Amino acid sequence: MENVKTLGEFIIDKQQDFPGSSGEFSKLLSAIRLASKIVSNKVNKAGLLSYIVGAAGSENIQGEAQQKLDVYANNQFIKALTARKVVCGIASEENDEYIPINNEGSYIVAMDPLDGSSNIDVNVSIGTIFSIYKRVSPVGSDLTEADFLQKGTEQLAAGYVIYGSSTMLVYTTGKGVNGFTYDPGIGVFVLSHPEMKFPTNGKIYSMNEGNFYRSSNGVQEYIKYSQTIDADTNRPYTARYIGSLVADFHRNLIKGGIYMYPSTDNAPNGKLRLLYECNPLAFIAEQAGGAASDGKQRIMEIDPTDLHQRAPYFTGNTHMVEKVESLIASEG
Ligand code: AHM
Ligand code: MG
Repeated sequence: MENVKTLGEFIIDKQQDFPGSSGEFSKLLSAIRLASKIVSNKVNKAGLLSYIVGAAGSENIQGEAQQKLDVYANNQFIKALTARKVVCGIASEENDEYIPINNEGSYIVAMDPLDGSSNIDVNVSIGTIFSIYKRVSPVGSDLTEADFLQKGTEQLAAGYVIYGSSTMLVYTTGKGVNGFTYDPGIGVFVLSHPEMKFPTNGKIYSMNEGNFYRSSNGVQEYIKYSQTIDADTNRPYTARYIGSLVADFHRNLIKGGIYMYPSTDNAPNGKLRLLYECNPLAFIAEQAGGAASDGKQRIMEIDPTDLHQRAPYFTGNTHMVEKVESLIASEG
């Protein structure tokens, strides 16, 4: 094949950008690549295999029913990350407590192994989200919760896999964002979207508008602003909401837009989890020239106090995030 750069080659090329350049970080990324392929293969068969579709009969810490594919994806990522021996611990949206792996490892992984899993049974895109940190405790010692409760600004890398009309892996190590599309024929991810950036003029807004009256005045004002006709500012914007964070984020990254899951009167911290969803996508958004906020402050500067904590979330084109922030700031 001509002019094809695989993810494997890309990781090797970029190894000098990785901390220490010991190759450990590359091993970690290749573990994620492997687990993504395994999960992608299973997701693509979800409609055929009735035994993998539907509820697993268990609940995660948020009291949500776990889907069988959630459990499968969680196990695959944990297995792949454990095998490479460079990860000391994993925090997963699907596990109540963090999982200590190997005290000799240097890296922490926080992940949502299968986000948007309520969409599995209806053939809609779902995703995996991951975030990588260096541990703060000394290598060789037992892990502590502080290893996981780091600000998003401390992330070394973050990414997502979207299982859509094709499977894509998009990630950043803090030097821009690159996207790789999976070619199932040859079993490799190929660089298809180098140096991804939000287009300058976003005009898509993505929110569950069923929550309109549960949202604060500032958010309601932003929705009305998005719907107002004004040729100079390219309004009205277009509403698009899949209800699958990775898919909504990915579309907005490519086409320009804002994703919002605000606080509501029945969920003051919104729905999304800071460690597994908000921070990794915030890192990607910023690296792609966009922004991510909880409505008042930069998401990546929030000091986490709990593994599973939630945060209101606004991410996408900077001008759109800033506008909603300004309307929230002027709430009465
Ligand atoms: P999950 O982690 O349980 O799958 O929940 C997260 C999902 C996001 O993918 C999506 O953006 C959001 O929940 C949709 O929530 P809602 O149905 O309230 O709009
Ligand atoms: Mg999730």
